[in-house]
Amino acid sequence: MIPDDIALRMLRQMMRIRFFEERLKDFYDYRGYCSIADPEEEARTSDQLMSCVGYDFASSGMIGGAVHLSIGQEAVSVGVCTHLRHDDLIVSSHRSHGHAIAKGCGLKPALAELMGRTTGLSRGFGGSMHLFDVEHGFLGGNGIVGGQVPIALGPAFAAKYRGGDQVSVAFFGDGAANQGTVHESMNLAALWKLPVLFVCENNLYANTTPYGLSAATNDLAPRAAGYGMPGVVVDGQDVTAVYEAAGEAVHRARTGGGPTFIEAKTYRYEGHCGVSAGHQNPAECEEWKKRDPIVLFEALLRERDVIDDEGIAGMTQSVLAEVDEAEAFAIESPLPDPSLLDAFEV
Ligand SMILES: Cc1ncc(C[n+]2csc(CCOP(=O)(O)OP(=O)(O)O)c2C)c(N)n1
Repeated sequence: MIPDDIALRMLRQMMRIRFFEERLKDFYDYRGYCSIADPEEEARTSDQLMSCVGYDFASSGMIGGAVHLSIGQEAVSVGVCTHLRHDDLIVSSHRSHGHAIAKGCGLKPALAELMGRTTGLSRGFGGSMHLFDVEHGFLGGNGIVGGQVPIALGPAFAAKYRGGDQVSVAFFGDGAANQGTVHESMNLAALWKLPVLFVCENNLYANTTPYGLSAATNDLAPRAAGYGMPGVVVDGQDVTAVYEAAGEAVHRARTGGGPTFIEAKTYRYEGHCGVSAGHQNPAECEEWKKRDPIVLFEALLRERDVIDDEGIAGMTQSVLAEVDEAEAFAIESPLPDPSLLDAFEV
């Protein structure tokens, strides 16, 4: 059983990720990217969202670039990262906000980065997909699907080479799981017994491609056996299940047992990119919302008398206040000096 103090910290972390990303919707107007006549009707596909390079966020104060929300997937990042030490390292994908926050990045510099401010995690030059915070062991988001996975082998190899016990984690999606680079990474990690966790968030869609159209098997975890490492399927809506599976995998990695593949079955409520650019079947989405990871964990902690309704309301208020502070901080922060662009002229 998860100790009470840790459980409360986990609930709070899940709320921080959820409310942070919910707030992004206020600042991210995907219609700003579309030059079509009726954006309400037409701006439904990520292709249109991607054709947004010229968006003038400097004058609007809105968030520019592509934003991928992970609302609904919070139990995975929190269940895994709760086991990690400050000096452990994680690497993430294009859908990286939750991982960054779960590893300890502050909401203020994260939101400032999304708004392109100098106080942001990448000094305002990276945006949503390029949060980076080495201080908290967050080796960045990655816009190349699967590209983050081999990167996670670097710190794992370094830890082993130096005789340390740091662990590294690669978070990736079901789409990325089919990339060759992920398979090469799994092979080498198992061969060299590297202290890595391969955490696949199977949210049932790769962009707009349903899982069943890209893989012949119901589960991805059995692939791990082909490389000589354990593979487990967990309920990604149940933070306790993720916590337990990750606990074993982190212990194995830290004590020289090598890598583990964890497949967490989860779901994202929003579309691939932007806000409301959904492609999922609404009925399917509603079904998954019935097993919302935050609601499930709240119910469990109520049952265990760890927290009551009043406590949940208090926590909600205090997390919302933290998001308000992050918002004020980001909005008040300066944009980068435009003359810096000259430095990158080719
Ligand atoms: C190498 C590469 N191919 C294609 C793309 C375009 N692309 C961006 S996200 C994405 C889908 C990724 O799906 P998945 O790995 O399941 O992650 P999810 O978005 O579901 O979190 C694709 C195809 C890309 N960025 N990089």
